Amino acid sequence: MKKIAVLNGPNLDRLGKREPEIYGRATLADLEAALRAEFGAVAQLECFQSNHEGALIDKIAALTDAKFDGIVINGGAFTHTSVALRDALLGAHLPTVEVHISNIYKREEFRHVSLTAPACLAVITGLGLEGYHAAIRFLLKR
Ligand code: CA2
Repeated sequence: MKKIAVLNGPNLDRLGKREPEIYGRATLADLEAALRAEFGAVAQLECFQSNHEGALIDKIAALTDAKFDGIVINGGAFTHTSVALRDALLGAHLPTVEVHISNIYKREEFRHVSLTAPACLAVITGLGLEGYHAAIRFLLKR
């Protein structure tokens, strides 16, 4: 079974609890349950969320050591700010898909730049939570 990590960054633990017009009504627990329902039989999913940059970086390093096969990451606002997160992803040498629930190009200009995207195989933005499903499907097929 392939091992895929689903990483969520700052404030994504608030999914479904605020700003439903942007992020929808499903909670992070709902998302993780839906991913396990679709992929649980064919992949080992490890879901991890943190509001702390260093915790995400430590997790990414641990995934390489644990021989994971791929990463799906929504780095939240760290996407636009964190050279350290980008370096961690580059150093992991694992196929990675960046996901954004909203279409970052339809929002404020500061969200149009992703520092982490160059460390990823692909970016999915604006598909809502479906983006996570599409990213895992892609990683399992390749
Ligand atoms: O669209 C996305 O998935 C984002 O990565 C979400 C980040 C934002 O900073 C990025 O620019 C785009 C923000 C996550 C905040 O999540 C919340 C969820 C529910 C309620 C409030 C915030």
